[in-house]
Amino acid sequence: MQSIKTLGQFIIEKQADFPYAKGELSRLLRDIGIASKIVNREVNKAGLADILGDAGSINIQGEGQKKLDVYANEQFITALKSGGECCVVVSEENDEYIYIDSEISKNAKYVVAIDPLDGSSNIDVNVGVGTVFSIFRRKSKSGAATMEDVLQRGVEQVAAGYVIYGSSTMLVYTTGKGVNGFTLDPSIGEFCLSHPDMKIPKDGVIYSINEGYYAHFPDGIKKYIKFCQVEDEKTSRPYTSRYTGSMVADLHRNMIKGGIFLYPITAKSPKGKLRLIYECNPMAFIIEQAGGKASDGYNRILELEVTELHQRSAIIIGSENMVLKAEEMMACFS
Ligand code: AHM
Ligand code: MG
Repeated sequence: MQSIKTLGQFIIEKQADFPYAKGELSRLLRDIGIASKIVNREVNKAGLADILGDAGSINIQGEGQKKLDVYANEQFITALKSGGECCVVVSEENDEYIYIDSEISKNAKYVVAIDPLDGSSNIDVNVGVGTVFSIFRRKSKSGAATMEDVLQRGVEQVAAGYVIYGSSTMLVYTTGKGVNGFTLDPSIGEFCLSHPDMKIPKDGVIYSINEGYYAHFPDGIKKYIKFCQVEDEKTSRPYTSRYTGSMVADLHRNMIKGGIFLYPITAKSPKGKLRLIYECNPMAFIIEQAGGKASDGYNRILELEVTELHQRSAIIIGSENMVLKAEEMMACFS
């Protein structure tokens, strides 16, 4: 019989990598894993239940919230509140950060930033969606969490991960010692280690960008897109274009096959669309840990200053050599 390793077993084993760890981060990761299984259950039956469509509320960025966004947000926040390891949560779906003020969380030292259901415009059409999370240690010593606790740069993350609810459901995470992927086995209800020590190829042939906005892209991005499309046998060009509108799905594919994902500034989103703390930073941490690169075109994503909760950034992320090439072309116009 083939032996399997569950996410829970793996997390406990890996605690030995951190000799002074008391198991709090392990418990926090486990809580996120459990909440994602509950969200997965609802995402899977979205077509059946009366849970599709708008919830009728608008989040801080003026986007309509889907019912499943709201549901996923509630599940993760409930899990983090009852787990006792997290003192404050930043969520894409909440205007302000959520300070957890309870007896069991009074000594909690972790901060979680989360996009509970990314790519939710894809829910109604049965295309993969995801959850993205980022974990920090709090800066303040005690009492109510402060802005200083939540506005930390990406380099300060202690863990990050994503869940992809796709043709199968996977949880991929890093604690800064490589990246591991777990596939949900629905028959036993467990995430099982399926992709140990994930590495993104240094080069790839896939580029992922919403080319509909081409006219508004910076010149460096336009030049890079043209580069991707030019015929050149030696470098396997033209590259293949793949874009689902779900960052987690696009990045997950590119991580496995090799590729680049770009969401630059546009006329509609002059600072970029994706949010730094719960979209760009966790993905940048994971991709770097897998041997890739993440940049805003000029600077490393993980080193960007964070000044606002829902701050946006341009992002170019994926296979190292592809990101370097895109940066080279951005530099031509700076
Ligand atoms: P969301 O958090 O509101 O779902 O938006 C994030 C999503 C990403 O998953 C995806 O890469 C991007 O928005 C797609 O945007 P666009 O439709 O402008 O290409
Ligand atoms: Mg999102």
